[in-house]
Amino acid sequence: MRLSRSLAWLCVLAFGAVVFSSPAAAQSVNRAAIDDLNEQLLYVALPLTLFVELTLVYAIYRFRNNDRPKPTVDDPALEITWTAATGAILIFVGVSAFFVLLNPYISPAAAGPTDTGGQVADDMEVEVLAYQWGWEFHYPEANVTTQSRLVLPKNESVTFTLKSSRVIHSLYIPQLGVKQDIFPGQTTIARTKPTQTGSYRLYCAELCGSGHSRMDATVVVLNQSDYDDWVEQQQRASSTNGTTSSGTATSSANGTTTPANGTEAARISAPAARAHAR
Ligand SMILES: [Cu+2]
Repeated sequence: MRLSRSLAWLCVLAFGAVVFSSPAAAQSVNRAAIDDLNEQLLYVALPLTLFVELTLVYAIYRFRNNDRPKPTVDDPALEITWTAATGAILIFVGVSAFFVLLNPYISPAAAGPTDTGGQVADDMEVEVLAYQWGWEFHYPEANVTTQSRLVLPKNESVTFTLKSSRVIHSLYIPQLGVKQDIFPGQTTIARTKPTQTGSYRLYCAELCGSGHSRMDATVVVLNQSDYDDWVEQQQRASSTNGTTSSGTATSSANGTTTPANGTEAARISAPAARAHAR
């Protein structure tokens, strides 16, 4: 009796924790869509879990002294009911997930007309080059290039055009709900719209060689005015170093800018050449 009472309390507590805990606000529209789906499925899964577990506990308790159990006889009505109920639940899960997949930020191909570069018209564009082993981000409109540091403005849609220098990589920003494979010789695209300022981690999510575990970067989301200041600062730093037009000036991870012909920049500004030289 004590066991079943403890279990009942545990169920009540678990239910209360789920119902009354409010998840943190999502950091992007992708993340919001994925979190909403998780929450929706949790509300369906929770009563089912409680029903199954309580039935199990009841059966264990009710028949605990039954030394000669008899096999269950055929019960077509019961079998049809549980098959149909399981089917209905699976259809619900499939349809819910399908609508999230149709979201133009989750599946950019569903976002409508794209321009020749592949990005969705009106989006800000960032060209991402994945190489062994690092990330290069080029902002064509501002003519700014950074290494290992992706800076984005809040509340603006952004399209990433993704290229790889040699092997398969995968762009993964868990907190923004972004994940897309990158193939050599192909351009793939990913989209997001950050809705919270902050600093997030970016990883490569595809085993790509011995340096794979070091292949990470920082994503910084700024207010529009701070972002504009950052772009201006990058451009000023590039022009001071006399490499504005070619776009080869390269900002290193700590935000300082070095000319492309410096030893540090030479090491990090030509990832494709470095990768192919192997
Ligand atoms: Cu990798």
